[in-house]
Amino acid sequence: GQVVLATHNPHKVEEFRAIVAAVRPDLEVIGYDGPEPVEDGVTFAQNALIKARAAAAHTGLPALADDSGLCVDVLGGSPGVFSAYWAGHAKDAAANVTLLLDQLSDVADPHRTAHFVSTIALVMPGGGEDTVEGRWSGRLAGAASGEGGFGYDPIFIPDGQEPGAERTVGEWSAAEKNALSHRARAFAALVPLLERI
Ligand code: ITT
Repeated sequence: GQVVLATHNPHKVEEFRAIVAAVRPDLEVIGYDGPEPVEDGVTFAQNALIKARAAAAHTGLPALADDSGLCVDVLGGSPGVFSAYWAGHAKDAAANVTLLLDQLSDVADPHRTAHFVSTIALVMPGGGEDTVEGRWSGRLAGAASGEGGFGYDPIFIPDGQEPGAERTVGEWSAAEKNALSHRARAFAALVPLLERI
């Protein structure tokens, strides 16, 4: 079957294609360059549904959308749904990272905990909607490192690494990230719902 992926973020498209290929190689993921709806939801699920509904309506195909972000505990869950725009309207990842590091400059380990959230919406063109969520817990480094991934990856240190040998996701390979990430976990929860495609 075919599914349209309602995102304009090329990094997400790349990650999705790899994640889908590993789990549902028969599924054809179609890119989307149609109109971008206004993301005025206050939750990840609302924004994911807004994006997936627009793509399903525009293409007549089942549509998937990811809305995601980084939630920092000491900031009460911010930047959350504002992650892409944390430092302003430009969606400038380097500026977002710099601002966040600045806001956390007085916060020492073990208080630098955070988690990524990915919420994926599936909207069927004939009606029928679902959302699933994946989380990835870790803490934030004091400085950015690594060229891999996107967004906040250069400062995110996932839990579960060997002490003394911890790396940020910026230092991970794409394959390592796609095996464990919030996006991979959300997709795993989505797999049973994809039976109908
Ligand atoms: P679309 O709406 O077109 O999908 P977007 O990048 O604007 O693209 P979001 O509104 O969901 O998507 O914002 C997600 C932001 O959260 C993203 O720009 C990053 O700042 C952050 N983020 C999400 N997933 C991430 C990941 O895997 N690694 C690093 N940062 C991530």
